[in-house]
Amino acid sequence: MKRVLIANRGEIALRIIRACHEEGLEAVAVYSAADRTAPHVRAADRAVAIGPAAPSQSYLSIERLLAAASDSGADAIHPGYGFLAERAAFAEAVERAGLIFVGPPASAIRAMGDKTEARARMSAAGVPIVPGGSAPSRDMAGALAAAESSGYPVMVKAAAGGGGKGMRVVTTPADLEPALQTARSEALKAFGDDNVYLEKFIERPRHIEIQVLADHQRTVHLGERECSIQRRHQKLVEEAPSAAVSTELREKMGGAAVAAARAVGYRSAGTCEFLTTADGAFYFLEMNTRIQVEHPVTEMVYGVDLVREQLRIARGEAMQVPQGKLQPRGWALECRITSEDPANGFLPSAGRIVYLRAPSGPGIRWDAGVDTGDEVTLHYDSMLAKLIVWAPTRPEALTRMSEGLSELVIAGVGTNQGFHRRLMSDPAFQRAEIDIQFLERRPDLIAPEPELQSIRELAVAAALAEAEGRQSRHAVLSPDGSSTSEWARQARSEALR
Ligand code: MV4
Repeated sequence: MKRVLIANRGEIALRIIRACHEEGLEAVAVYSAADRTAPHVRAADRAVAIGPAAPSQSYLSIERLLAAASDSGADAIHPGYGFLAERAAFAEAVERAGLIFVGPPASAIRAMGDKTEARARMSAAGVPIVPGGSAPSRDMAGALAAAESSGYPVMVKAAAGGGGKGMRVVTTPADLEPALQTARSEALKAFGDDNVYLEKFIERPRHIEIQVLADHQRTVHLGERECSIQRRHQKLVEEAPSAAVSTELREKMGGAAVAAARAVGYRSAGTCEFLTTADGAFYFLEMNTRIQVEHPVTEMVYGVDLVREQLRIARGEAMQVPQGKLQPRGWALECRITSEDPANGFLPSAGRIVYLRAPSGPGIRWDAGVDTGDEVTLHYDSMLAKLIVWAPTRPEALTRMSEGLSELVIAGVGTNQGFHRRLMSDPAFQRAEIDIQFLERRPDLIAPEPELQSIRELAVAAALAEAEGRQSRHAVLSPDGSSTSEWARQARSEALR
């Protein structure tokens, strides 16, 4: 393996390019018409144009990606996350073309992609799954009996699903038939497969996932990531470890995740998602057969470079993680910085990043896909960057993240920076009193009432900007109600000019 084509864009493409270089590998970028001058193109050793901005004709086109690999003499393809990362057919096509797929075998992707099959295989491997019937037959009597035996509320899920599409909560028998029907038609539309199944609905769980890594000999786990801070199935903040996981629970969940990976012949980096409850129970949900967005928090607390390990394993080498027990050290947090402004209903915003200042300092990591001067379009995911911090303890990590968020300046597009700042100083979050519904209960964190004080400071800043004949920098001047007001900083810096 000498030259790796990265079938992706943005921050993950850059992350993989760095790992390739450290492994002594050349990196080939691919780019759509919208990404001609994107950072991942500038960082790679070569770059190949693969088509127009529309993902279906560029980053999702197996044909064009294989042609790019052939044209550039690449001998391996890393899919990153999203796009084609979890398409078994892509992994197969890569191997059929005589190239190395930097990821799991196609058979493992396929086994985990069908949720009912995964459920059955996990159950057989001794991995705890959510109680409930298996795939309900199309007769209502069977479905009603399955729901009755697990107890209401139950959840209807799409077999081909994931990410929350085609899910329904049912609280009474009378609602079961219409829910099954809606779920079936939603699943058919979203996945081209109308198979659904039932599970007991787990109330107020946390979403905790276990990182696994497997080479040709060994399968190990690298502890958990706490991913409960999400909105509409989009994660916003992740941490490692989880305040809700004891050393004992980590070993139990880790053991289950390793068993899950072994049951499907897994290789490379992968993640088992679990729901956990306050009483220490945990239930396997699904396995993500890719490197994930939030992999850096695990890297920070375990001192392991997961993308380099993926490359080593793909080359047929042994992973370099220690043979003994892997121990988490300290605390890591990640905030996903998106071009979605909570104050504007989380609508993605587009435009040129006229100024970007990244935080830096001890324990700070900035994984970004954009820089000053880059154009943010609506063609792709709205995640611009990830701010990751490490510190010895959770309170110190929270403080470090707050400071990092204060240093961060992104002007030209609206971002969710203010949301992250409010979250870091929220007492309930600081006490780690979280579950997957946390943000639903906290509209105040999503879009706060602007404080009168902030409005006065805005007026001062705006008047000063006006007097100097300049535009006010909207992204900097976003009210977030945090203790150190961005308005105050702005007014002060304007006054000192
Ligand atoms: C559940 C659940 C409660 N009970 N299953 C959502 C995405 C999909 N991967 C599984 N999901 C859920 N399955 C049972 N039996 C609640 C969710 C869920 C969820 C899970 C993880 C992270 C965020 C979530 C948000 C809403 C619902």
